[in-house]
Amino acid sequence: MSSDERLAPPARALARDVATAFAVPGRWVSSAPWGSGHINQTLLVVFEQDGRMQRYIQQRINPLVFPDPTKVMENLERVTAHQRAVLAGEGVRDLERRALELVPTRSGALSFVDAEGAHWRTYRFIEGASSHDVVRTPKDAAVAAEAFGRFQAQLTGLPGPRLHETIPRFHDGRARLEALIAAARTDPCRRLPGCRAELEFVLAREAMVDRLPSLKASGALPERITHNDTKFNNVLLDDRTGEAVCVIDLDTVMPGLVHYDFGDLARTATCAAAEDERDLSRVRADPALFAALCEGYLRGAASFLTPAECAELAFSARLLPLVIGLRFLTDHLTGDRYFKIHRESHNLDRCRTQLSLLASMEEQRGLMEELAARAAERFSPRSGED
Ligand code: ADP
Ligand code: GN1
Ligand code: MG
Repeated sequence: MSSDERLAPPARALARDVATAFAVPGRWVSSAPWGSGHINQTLLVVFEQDGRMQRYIQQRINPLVFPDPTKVMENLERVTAHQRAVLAGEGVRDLERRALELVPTRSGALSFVDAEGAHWRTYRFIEGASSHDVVRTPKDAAVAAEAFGRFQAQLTGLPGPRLHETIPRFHDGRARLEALIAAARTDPCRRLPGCRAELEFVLAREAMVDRLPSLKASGALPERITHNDTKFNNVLLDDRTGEAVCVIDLDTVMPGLVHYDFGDLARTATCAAAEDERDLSRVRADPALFAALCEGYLRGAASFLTPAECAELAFSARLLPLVIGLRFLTDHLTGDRYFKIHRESHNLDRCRTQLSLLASMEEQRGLMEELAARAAERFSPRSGED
């Protein structure tokens, strides 16, 4: 059975139209669902070229999440071109594995618009590397964090106008909290009775969402270009060496605070349990993973970070489980319209995992603050180390 037969017939016809709309040489062989992202539809697409199988990734940008896909693609093209220029300047040889590379459509556009108006894009497949949903070792945490730190460092020099905000107020914790409160007030799916404890847990931490925006408004924290979706599975690791190869999932690269990136790394790479783990006794922040994460991140980003930015890293590690947890809770209350779900109450499970992780981080707050401070001290350019 060819893998595209896993797609329902209408999807198969669409997959063929999409596959052949791009300037890919050879014969289309198959398209099949790929990856575990919650937002876009991702297909692994195979073409036969001169008797060899060549793989590509095709993605449908979720129009309910990204109101203006053209802006997403414009950012993506600028960011990946700049990454390539920086890497080439550093003498990096395997450029085709180190930055995402878009394949244009046959008419030279960045995306193909299907009959429903959804935008599709094509990337060259990065071979010999994989994404992992769950962190396995401190080395995983370190290499992923260093890759995201370097990614931010590369983009400090992006020329040209400010990037588009592809999702306005994406990391606005206050707006996210208000959306949760509105959902709880109307309770459209009558699910509130099953999650009052989670709602109370979030509301008790309301003040956390204003801390970083206040520091930014006061001028203490600078705006940077950030990735904004730095979960551990958004970096490809080399299958042989375990080293980071390429940061992916660039739809939300836009102006932001470095803390949202560091915090989301901490959310997904300091706990060896899955994001939707139901056995909450397994959901613990592991100080060894967090220490490795801090060191890796600082190794990648210390060249441009200010002391004020470093001082908020441990706080951001607690903030992101709170905000992503409350986003899962909001989606549960409003009927699972945003994040893809694969079982009943999946978003509630995800929420519970995030809140348990936060509770574990709160218990270890002093230690985590100390680990972050120690890494900042060690890798700060002022200390003279690399
Ligand atoms: P989502 O926004 O849905 O999370 P991603 O852009 O992260 O989508 O892609 C989903 C998965 O597809 C990734 O986790 C990764 O395994 C794989 N992937 C994406 N782009 C590439 C690529 N260029 N080469 C190889 N694998 C890729
Ligand atoms: C989504 O696209 P994906 O699966 O990498 C979401 C993130 C959440 C994450 C939670 C555009 O990321 O903000 O942190 O799920 N992306 C968007 O797993 O909303
Ligand atoms: Mg992803």
